[in-house]
This record gives sequence, C-alpha cells and structure tokens, in this order.
Amino acid sequence: MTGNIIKFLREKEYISGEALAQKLSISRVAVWKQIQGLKDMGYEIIANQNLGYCLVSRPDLLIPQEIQRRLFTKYIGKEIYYYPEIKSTNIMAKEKALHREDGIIEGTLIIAERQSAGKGRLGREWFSPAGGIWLSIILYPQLPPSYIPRITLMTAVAVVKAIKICTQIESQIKWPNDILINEKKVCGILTEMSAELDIINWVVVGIGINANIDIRDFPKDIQKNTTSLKETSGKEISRVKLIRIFLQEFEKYYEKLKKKGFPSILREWKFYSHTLGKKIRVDIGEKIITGEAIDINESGALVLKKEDGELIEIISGTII
Ligand code: BT5
Repeated sequence: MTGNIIKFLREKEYISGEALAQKLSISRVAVWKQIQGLKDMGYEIIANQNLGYCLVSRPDLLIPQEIQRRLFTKYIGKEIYYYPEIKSTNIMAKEKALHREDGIIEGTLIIAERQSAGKGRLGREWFSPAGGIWLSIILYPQLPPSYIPRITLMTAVAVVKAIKICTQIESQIKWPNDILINEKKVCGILTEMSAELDIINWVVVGIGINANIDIRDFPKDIQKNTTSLKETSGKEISRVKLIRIFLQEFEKYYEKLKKKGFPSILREWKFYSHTLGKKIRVDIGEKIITGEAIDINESGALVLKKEDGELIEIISGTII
C-alpha cells in the first residue's frame, strides 16, 4: 500500500490529498495516516494547503519499494522481507526457507539495516552496523548438493561485477568467499544449505558488503584488513542502486549456472581472482596446508600444488 502512495508522490511535484485518496480508493484520513507513516520512515514530505503533498527527499534506507522500483529481475528480489534490525539475515532466511509450502518463493530476499549477531563462517562474527548491505537470498535449486561451492563462487562474480558497474571500483575474489579491494576485505559471502543425499532442500546465500561505513567505526582488530566502498571512493554510494544491480547480476549468473553449467562463470571468476598463482596457507580445519594456488576446478574446489609437487583439491577452507 505505502508502495503505491510513494509511486504517486513521485509522479508529480505536488499531489493533493483528494487525488491520492481517489487513486488509492481510500479516505483522506487514511492518506494522511500513510503520509505520517512515510515521514516516520524518514521520507521528507511537505504539505501545502493549496497544492497538496510534495515528496522532498527519500531516506537512505533499503526499503523494498525503493529496491523493487526499476529492478529488472524475473524472480530474485520479487519478494522482500525488510528489517531495521535483526540478529542475522541468514538465520531469518533459513527459518523462512523451511516454509516453501506456505508461499516462500525462490529468490526471496531478507534484508536488514543492521545485524545484532551477523555471522561469518564457522561461527565467526560479522560486524554489521548501519550503512552496510546485509542481505540473504533464498534459493530452491534443482541441483545436486555438490554445487554449493559453485553457488558461492558465482555469487562472488556477481558482487564484483555489481561493484564495478555501480561504482567503477575494481575488486578481486579471494577464494572462496571474500571480495577484496586493494588487499582489504569489503565483502563476505556465507552460503548455507539443507540437503539430502542427492537433492538440495534449500540454499541461503548471505552477502555482507561494507558500503557506507567509516573505517574507524570497525572493531580495532579487523580495521587493518578491512575496507568499505565509501572509504575507497571517498563518497557515499547508493546502496539501493548497488543492490538492484547485484540482484540482476546474481539472477543472470544463477540462470547461467543452471542452464549452461559452471565453465563460463569459472572463466570470469579466474579473471577476477586474487588467489590464483599465489603461494598460500590454507586452514582446512584439521590442519594447515601450504602450496601454490594453481587452479579452481570444475566443481569449484581450489587446486593446490604442495612443495613436494603433490596436487590436492580443497573444497572448503580459509586462506591465512
Ligand atoms: C564471511 O565469513 O566472510 C561471511 C560473511 C557473511 C556476512 C553476511 S551479512 C548477511 C548475511 N547474514 C549473516 O549473518 N551473514 C551473512 P568469514 O570468511 O568467516 O569471515 C569472517 C571474518 O571476517 C571475521 O572473523 C572477521 O575477521 C572479519 N569481519 C567481520 N566483520 C567484517 C566486516 N564487516 N568486513 C570485513 N571483515 C569482517
């Protein structure tokens, strides 16, 4: 409902309460209430006795109607759950993903202005203050569970592309789930799923992008290795625009993955890779392996050449 009133307020400089009431088929009191609601959300609306209402400015918030306006996707982001603050968009998305029978559709988005308990991999914390982009996408892919690493890599390519299109900033992918700008982390991806032997029940892809965050606001222990888009470009970026472009890129690559397979996406991944060709140390949980990152194979695993020449494939790990 509020979406419609915003649409009409945008169309003209001024629109009378009466015209709005007519267009929306509601009373003038109901129009007034909706206007108050928008003001509470941060919309600046002035009322002129003779001319009516005028939308002066929009809040810098990730309000679904703002994201969906001019969003050219078929299904990603068609349904959005928006929260000023929740613990974690991934936790919320996982709860919702269980309810496919109750109408939760593929591409449903959970988005929050802040997360009070944002999650990284392996129980790590993800710092998520206001100004960032914290969102999760629910997917129901008809793919085998072994495709999960490919979904993470594909998401990374979509993020790099979106950042480039929206801000002209070049970023790189650090295997498996980090996006870096000048060696510093600007984005992390957390892919979670529920699967049976050979079918995926649901996938939740969580994306955290440090958009308009001041570097001095990050916790001291991560400040050195962290950056934000605002920090890099020297100005605030439009989070709504970046999300829109990202969702479009995400859908494009996800469709490609399902219909054409992984090789073409992998080629792009390699182009943006920060990892390949480097001597690295990878923590795989039970031990740390050292070697040269020589390739990513067709299933998304990192191929490491150890000092003794042995090649090993690593599905999941953290480069340290
Ligand atoms: C990740 O984990 O990089 C995945 C992060 C995914 C976050 C998104 S936000 C939306 C969705 N909802 C969630 O709850 N999560 C997802 P990992 O590779 O484990 O990296 C975590 C490490 O990155 C931490 O241990 C810190 O060292 C560092 N870190 C924490 N917050 C950061 C931030 N905002 N920017 C850069 N680095 C950060």
